Amino acid sequence: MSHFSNVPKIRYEGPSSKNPFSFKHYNPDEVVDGKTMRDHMRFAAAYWHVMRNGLSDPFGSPTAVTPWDDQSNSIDNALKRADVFFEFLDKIDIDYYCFHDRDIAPELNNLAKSNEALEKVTDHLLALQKANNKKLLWGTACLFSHPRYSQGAGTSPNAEVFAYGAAQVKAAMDATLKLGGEGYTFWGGREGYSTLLNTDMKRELDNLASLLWLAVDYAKKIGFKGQFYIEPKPREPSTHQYDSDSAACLNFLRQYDLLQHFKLNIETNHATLAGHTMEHELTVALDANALGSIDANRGDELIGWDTDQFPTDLYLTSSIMMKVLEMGGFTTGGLNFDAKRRRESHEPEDLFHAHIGGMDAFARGLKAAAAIRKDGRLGDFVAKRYATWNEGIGAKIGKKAVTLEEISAHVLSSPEPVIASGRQELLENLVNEFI
Ligand code: XUL
Ligand code: CO
Repeated sequence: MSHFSNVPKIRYEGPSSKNPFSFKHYNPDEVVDGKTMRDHMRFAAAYWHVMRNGLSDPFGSPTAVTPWDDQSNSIDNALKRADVFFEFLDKIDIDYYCFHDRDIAPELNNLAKSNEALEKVTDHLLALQKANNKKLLWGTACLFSHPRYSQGAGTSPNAEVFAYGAAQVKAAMDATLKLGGEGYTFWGGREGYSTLLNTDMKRELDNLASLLWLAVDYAKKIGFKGQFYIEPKPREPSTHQYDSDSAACLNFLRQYDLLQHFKLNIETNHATLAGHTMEHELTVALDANALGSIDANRGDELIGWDTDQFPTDLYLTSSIMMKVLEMGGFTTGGLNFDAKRRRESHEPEDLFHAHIGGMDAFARGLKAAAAIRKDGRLGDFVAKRYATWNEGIGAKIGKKAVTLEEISAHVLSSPEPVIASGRQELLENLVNEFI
């Protein structure tokens, strides 16, 4: 039985197609820069948005039309949702998905029962993955929705809450391993503080690191070879989250000797909430060899919270794909649409329009990025801008083969430096040639 009977399988029809249920730019098998688009993008759908987001907001109740969902907390309902989700993945032609434990299976206020439910649902998901040739990009544990985590999980002031969270991580890792997940993510929704008046920050950070170390050790024990990720976000829900941006995450991972075990999963709307561009966050991660995966979405210039909109801005997708190509492509990571429809877009078919738009926007971004790199002018400009570091005093400084006295003697015998224009406007014009 089809749950999206008015939606056909989405196929590439090219830029002149007027069919809203088609890709105009994402052509999965087309080779760009030596690899198919499918392999470049490794698109994933977020179970929490596609299946569990009723589109409520702080001022109003859910609007999403979900005839398949009886709104109960039952395992049967969870199993039915999984069927609908895989029909969606099949029709939209997305190969991967991501989930939180509590998206796929109910929280039953009793760990044994919740674990049992998770086991049943993951049995079903495994069968659906095999039947539909779909894969799990990453799994995670929801350590932020239940009231027990209102003051944090890994950073809770209460050790029993930490332990509950850790036990949930164990079960979520088991589930991720069982489903062949290529990664496991930590997003610390409540791992921060509301006020420092009641907070022992040092202890909370030590404890958060312990949670990550427990996971790393457990992965070895069970043979989970996937990549661990931390997903930075500065605030919302908490006033301050410890994993506020790429730099803060890297510092934390280095401090606790975890950097060898973790990469970052960078989300666009989190970058902008942190007061950075996505490009900045990706660059910081990339330069530390820690760029792992991407939660693809965007915020709204006029709204200061995590609107999780679908990415449609070609300038944004081009700059993201520039960084992905610079990295040499994803290995375990991918482009996970951590994005939701607007509350007004409540019909099931809107799920398709939303993802089609994101996939087409990234296809154009990929083509633009590949073309900019092939053209070479941008890369050449940057290389030339730093050329003085390749010889003479620059090369010596770079090699740390020079003293302050020698530098001083060099300057005393040299003319005033002549610096070249940064040519920002020219470069912006150059980029626009390709977008
Ligand atoms: C919340 C968010 C999460 C993580 C997974 O803003 O991005 O959904 O991606 O926990
Ligand atoms: Co996210």
